Amino acid sequence: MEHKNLKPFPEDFLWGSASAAYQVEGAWDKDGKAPSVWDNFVRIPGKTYKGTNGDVAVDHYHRYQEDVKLMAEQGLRAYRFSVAWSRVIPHGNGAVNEAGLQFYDRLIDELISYGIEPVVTLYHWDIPQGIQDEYGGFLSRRIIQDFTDYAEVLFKRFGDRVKYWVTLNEQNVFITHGYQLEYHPPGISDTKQMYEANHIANLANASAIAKYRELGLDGKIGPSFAYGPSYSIDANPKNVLAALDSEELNAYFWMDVYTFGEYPIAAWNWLVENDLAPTVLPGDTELLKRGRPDFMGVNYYRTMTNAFNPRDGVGAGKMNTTGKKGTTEESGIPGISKHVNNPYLEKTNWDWDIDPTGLRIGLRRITSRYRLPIMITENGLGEYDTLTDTKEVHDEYRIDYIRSHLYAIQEAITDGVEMIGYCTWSFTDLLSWLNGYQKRYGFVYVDRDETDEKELARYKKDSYFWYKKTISENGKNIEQEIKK
Ligand code: BGP
Repeated sequence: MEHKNLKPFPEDFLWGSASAAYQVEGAWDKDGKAPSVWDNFVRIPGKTYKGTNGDVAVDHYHRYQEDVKLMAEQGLRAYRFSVAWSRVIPHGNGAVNEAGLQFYDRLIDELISYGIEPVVTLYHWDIPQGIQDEYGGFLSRRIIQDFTDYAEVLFKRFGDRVKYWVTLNEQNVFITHGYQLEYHPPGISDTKQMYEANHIANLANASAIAKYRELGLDGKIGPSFAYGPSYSIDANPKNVLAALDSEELNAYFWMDVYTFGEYPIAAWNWLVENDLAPTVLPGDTELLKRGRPDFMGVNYYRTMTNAFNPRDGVGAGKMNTTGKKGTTEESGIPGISKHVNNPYLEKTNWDWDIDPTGLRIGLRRITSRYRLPIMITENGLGEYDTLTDTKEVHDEYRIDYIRSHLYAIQEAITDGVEMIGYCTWSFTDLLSWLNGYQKRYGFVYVDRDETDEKELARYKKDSYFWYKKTISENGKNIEQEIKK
């Protein structure tokens, strides 16, 4: 629908930005931290772009004061970051590392001293290697208690200052990439095990939320879901059905469980029919239902366009991790759908469709189905940037991307979607898990590359100043700039 007038952004809208521990902190073995699965996975030849790792990353562990000062100068109202589990409980269970907790104490206090709201992610993919080795991580139900205990340590320590918590970051990504596609640790390719691990992750998520409720803390909690809304390539009913199947198996399959504690019907029956359904024990559904979140965290980058894919059709295909446009291979789920090119959308150099309207569509679908407030926990553009001789970065492409997505959010707000805030990915440049350092997302350029850490100097990009203006005007400039 086209509105006559757009509603303004709410006065208390959280204008934020985000990061994750492994991608920014560095200090991978400092002050009592033990290795996570990522610390080891990146050392397997061929797993990451040019063998990049997060040993140093952008050294946020040592430079957090400088980074927070840059956030404050920009006027940022929220900063989403994750806690490295193996910094706080090195083995994953058992002894707590006080030095690890103190780092996050300092970071949280620094943010609050500038009036920046901390948004804390409990888990952004870096499970301690200790419990991965001890019992297979998410393949064992033991992780439910260990994750809950770890969450409880954080809730009790930081719950007086932290009012927004994110439980699992992109469960759909770390489960599919870790247990089926082999892109992430533990590098397994077994669809049956993937659904088992996913069900256990669902229980861990719900259990952490139930613990938060039990403690009676004053704040909000929810997961971050990587939502790529499904489109049909055309009006051929076969393709429309494929898009519906894709939406159910790739999106509702997670969000329904978070919200209702139940799997969507057709997707579940398909798993049963194909002998892929996970083991559900007595009490599981009851626990899942206790995990209803306060908000849906949404990481939005793109939509997915679908066509019918027969049972003997295409399966997993290679991703573009090099930044050479057009190198993504066709992929799909046989019997469900396959991803096809959407001729209406521009693409990034990593072949991700750029689709602000898709964000509005996704927000509307979530609102209709779940009636939950939404926080955008990630959105942004990964691109090559050039640092000029005068240490500037003219990233108008990033400004265009963020502006158009914010406009879509404002339209969604006018539609009636309840929005808590918007965190860009990312504040500084950082390590992209599989794509090295050349795929940049930040408002702040960090001068390093795949082979040379250099001085890790920070430089403000043009987008930094544009977002600063946007925050100071509470987004009033967005509509004016779009309509200019
Ligand atoms: C999300 C992750 C982030 C971040 C982002 C960009 O899936 O939650 O950690 O990496 O995607 O992805 P990439 O680095 O692959 O471009």
